[in-house]
Amino acid sequence: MKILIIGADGYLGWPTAMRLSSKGHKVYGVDNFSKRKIELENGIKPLFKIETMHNRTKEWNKTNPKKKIEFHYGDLLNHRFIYQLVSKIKPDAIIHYGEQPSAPYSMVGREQAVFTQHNNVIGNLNLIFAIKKYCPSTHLIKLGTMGVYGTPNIDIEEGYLRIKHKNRSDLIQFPVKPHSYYHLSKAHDSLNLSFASRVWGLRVTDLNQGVVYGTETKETILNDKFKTSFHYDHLFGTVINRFCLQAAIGKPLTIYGKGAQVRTFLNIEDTLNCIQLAIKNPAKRGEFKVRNQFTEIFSIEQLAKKIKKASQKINLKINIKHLKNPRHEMAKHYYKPSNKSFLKLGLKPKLLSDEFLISEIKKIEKIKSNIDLDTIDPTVKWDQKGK
Ligand code: USQ
Repeated sequence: MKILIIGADGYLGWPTAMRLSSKGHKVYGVDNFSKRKIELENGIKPLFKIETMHNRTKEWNKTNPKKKIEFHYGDLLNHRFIYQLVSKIKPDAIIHYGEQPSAPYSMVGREQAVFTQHNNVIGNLNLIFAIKKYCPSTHLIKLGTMGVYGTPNIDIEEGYLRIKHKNRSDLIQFPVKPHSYYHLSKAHDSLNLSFASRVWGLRVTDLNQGVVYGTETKETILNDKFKTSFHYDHLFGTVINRFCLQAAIGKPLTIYGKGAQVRTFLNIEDTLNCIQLAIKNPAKRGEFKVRNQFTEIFSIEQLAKKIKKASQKINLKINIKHLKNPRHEMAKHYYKPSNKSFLKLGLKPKLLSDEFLISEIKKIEKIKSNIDLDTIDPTVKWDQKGK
């Protein structure tokens, strides 16, 4: 298949590009390096040294001459760029990761909130129009987030809810209550995509993904130049990755609030497995298919305890620190989301184990000198005044 990956320079995009290429697909990558720019602006960097996209693609292509990745630098906000590319390639599938992915960044102030929504929502709209004009039967696989649903007091279904109201019944899109301006951008994307499928017959799969963790995949370990951008800082670092790093350097695990907030999680390898399953099981013309993409559910406190327990097996002394929650999220709540869709397609989850956590912590310990301690503590507050 010809597959176009937008956001191919990212934490998930680069491993996805290598995986799909190794499976024999013709892979095209696009990125505007917006995340690298935010890193520079904020003085943060991934834990491992990350090659430039051009160099790592060159290196991959050298070792895999029959499975070359073709990279194009460009921005979805420039509709001419994506029109031209899509009309030339006419991909069978497009995987769209190319959005500003950080909730805390989107909450820094007006500028960052506007950037996030403009970049994500308008970029996605330009892509929708490109597909409609040049390749309307392409399957668009769009990365969404479990955070669009918020924490409702009812079970979370996969995208839709059958409701009864005044003796009538309907299947509606599941109500959203997003956690941040970033999560809101994904909710707006979903509505735009569902409209485009309904009205123009596009084929769209929206993947509402939980919090991803893990330093590596089968391909990133093949060569130092193939590493992916593992973040631990307070902007881009996700909670398990941050806790493993904190454990490795003897810093307390930073639970925001009491830690009773519950979230969904998955290993980065399972992201790649889900993407491959989504490609193999495309939405039909006119269908807006929603799949919840996660494998496990934990409260933040449970996670901290798991990481403490695993660390103790290798004699690390771990403290847990409860910080005043910088975010606005429900401290205690009901949470029961469904993830049947991928399990039905045959996903075999790679669950969080002590062995996995220990190996992550050991890997991080080996390069502790790369860690910038000043970027760990959260500085972005959801209720900050005057920005
Ligand atoms: N948290 C802590 N301590 C920390 C960091 C986070 O207690 O040091 C808590 C947060 O309060 C939150 C939870 O952990 O309740 C998850 O936070 P996170 O930073 O790991 O994840 P989040 O900001 O929700 O965003 C991440 C990705 C985003 C993706 C989302 C999936 O950055 O791109 O969409 O996970 S989800 O959370 O399901 O919406």
